[in-house]
Amino acid sequence: MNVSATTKDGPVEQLDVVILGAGFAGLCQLHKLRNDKGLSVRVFDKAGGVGGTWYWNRYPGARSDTESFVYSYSFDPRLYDEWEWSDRYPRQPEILSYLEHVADRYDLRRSIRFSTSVTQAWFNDATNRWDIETDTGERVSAKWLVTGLGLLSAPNIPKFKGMETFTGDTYHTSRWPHHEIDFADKRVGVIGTGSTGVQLITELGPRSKSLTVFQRRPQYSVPARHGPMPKHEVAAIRNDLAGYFDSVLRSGTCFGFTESAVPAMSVSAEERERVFEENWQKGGGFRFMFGTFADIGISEASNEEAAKFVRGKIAQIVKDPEKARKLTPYTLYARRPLCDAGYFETFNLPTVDVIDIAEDPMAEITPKGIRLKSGAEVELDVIIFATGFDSVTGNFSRIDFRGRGGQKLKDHWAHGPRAHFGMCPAGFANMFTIYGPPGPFTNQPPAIEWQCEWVANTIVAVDGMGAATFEATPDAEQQWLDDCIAIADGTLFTKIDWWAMGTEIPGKPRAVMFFMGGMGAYVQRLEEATAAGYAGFVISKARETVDA
Ligand code: FAD
Ligand code: NA7
Repeated sequence: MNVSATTKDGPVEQLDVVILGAGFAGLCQLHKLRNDKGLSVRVFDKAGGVGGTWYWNRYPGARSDTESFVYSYSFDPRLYDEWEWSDRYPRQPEILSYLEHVADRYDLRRSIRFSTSVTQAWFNDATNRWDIETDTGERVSAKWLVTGLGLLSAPNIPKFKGMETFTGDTYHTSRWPHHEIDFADKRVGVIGTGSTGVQLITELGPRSKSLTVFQRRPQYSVPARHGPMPKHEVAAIRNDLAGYFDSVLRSGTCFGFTESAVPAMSVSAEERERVFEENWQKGGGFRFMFGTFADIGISEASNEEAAKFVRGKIAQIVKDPEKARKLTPYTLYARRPLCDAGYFETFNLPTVDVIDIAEDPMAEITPKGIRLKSGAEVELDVIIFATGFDSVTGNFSRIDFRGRGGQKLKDHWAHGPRAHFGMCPAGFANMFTIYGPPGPFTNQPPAIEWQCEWVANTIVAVDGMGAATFEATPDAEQQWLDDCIAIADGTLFTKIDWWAMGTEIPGKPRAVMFFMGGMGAYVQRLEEATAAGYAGFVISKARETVDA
């Protein structure tokens, strides 16, 4: 242990870098900084193992809705060659095994403290280092702080009246127990129909005695089309791994399919129908939204055409007209696009029902179940909260981050998160937030990996200059936020309430939290800023600015 500072409480370990989180981001960043660059690194994760999202979300049906060949790291061709995904859309246990394999293959675990939450991280103006404390009382000092805290990680459990009186079992999908639960003789209630609820309901419908869905807003969802990965597709990627991932990074969403450049209303109604049907058959939510036409997320008219197509499919699939009515979405098709393994079909089971709680709200949770405003009570043995997350900023707001002059991140982000390129909040020197806000809205692993590489190179470059600090200027941060807002306002994604707008938690500020300009544009802009000597950033020795 490298101890060069001692306080009244004892020695403090001195590290080059501290990383928060051991999911896709934390593991990749650790590998790049410790194994590739030779820095001393410590990772903390409150989880008992690696995996992040895939450690916590063990609910039945949990799986990626990105195709496996692009929901992977690409930094090592040997890793890519040796790992065989069994399915086009891998299930949670398989993704967790993959990340455990990565941790073992690159000997990462020895640098990770599990079951340890970081509670505070303060930038020390006197030392130009971060002082970090954990809930176990450990204190470390590091020149650099990198967060891999995840966007969808801190659970959102709304305060439903009477919830503590329920005598059955309750679960939140993202804090699922590590053992199998048998629902065969259980009357299950599920609150929430986001991506998680849709997966869970589809899986549990046939496996429970009865399943009642408490739905606030119906969703657009298209088939995923699960199945084994065709070997020739994987072989083609392996033959040109770098080229393939480069093209993924130059795309908008990093989902690995060709995004359409054709506006929906520029073709005939028959051609639109043909394209929608073709992509409905191919499967995948992002493919349906971004692979069919270029402007489903931009033009209300085009959006309505896609929405109408999905509504038509729901009418064909769901046999009971009353269930079909409740399940038919009426808002813009402008939340994260979902895909499923037979979600709407599940409601054809006589044991699966849906209650529209916008029509008849939940009045309270009772000892026996859920009572609606109309007075009807649904008796339940189990209530599952599929109510999502305190998204994007949730894990940040649970840690006491302080930057220069003791400024709290909570205050800096009081009106919504801000950070240059979604990675560098101004005033928080030597801090990087991997896949932080406002950053690209993509399939995450390729974007995460690209940012980790940029951070590793930046740290080495700044250290190589003998500099003490690296930080974004307030002007650059503001300009980035203004650009993010302008781009997002040109889309339909800001016209509806959903987690990316911060509206899922009462009282949270509604804010643009993503760069909707696409990953390709993001990479290009950051590459240009870097080549221009880190334009928009300040690199300093203890007191004077270094000319990069
Ligand atoms: P995470 O995996 O969320 O890891 C963050 C880690 O930080 C956690 O392990 C957490 O314990 C830790 N942490 C939090 N607070 C502290 C603290 N105070 N101290 C120490 N550690 C802390 N994305 C896609 O691109 N495609 C998909 O198909 C997809 N499917 C998803 C399905 C589900 C059910 C969910 C929930 C998310 C999905 N996502 C998907 C998003 C997913 O979160 C990312 O793809 C990716 O796993 C994020 O990795 P990460 O390392 O950035 O964050
Ligand atoms: P989401 O997408 O935020 O979904 C949460 C669901 O819970 C959604 O249907 C909400 O209704 C519902 N919800 C939330 N709060 C309440 C209250 N108070 N009452 C009733 N219903 C409520 O989270 P997920 O976990 O499904 O998915 C998040 C991301 O993780 C997803 O995009 C993937 O990337 C993985 P609403 O529909 O908003 O009316």
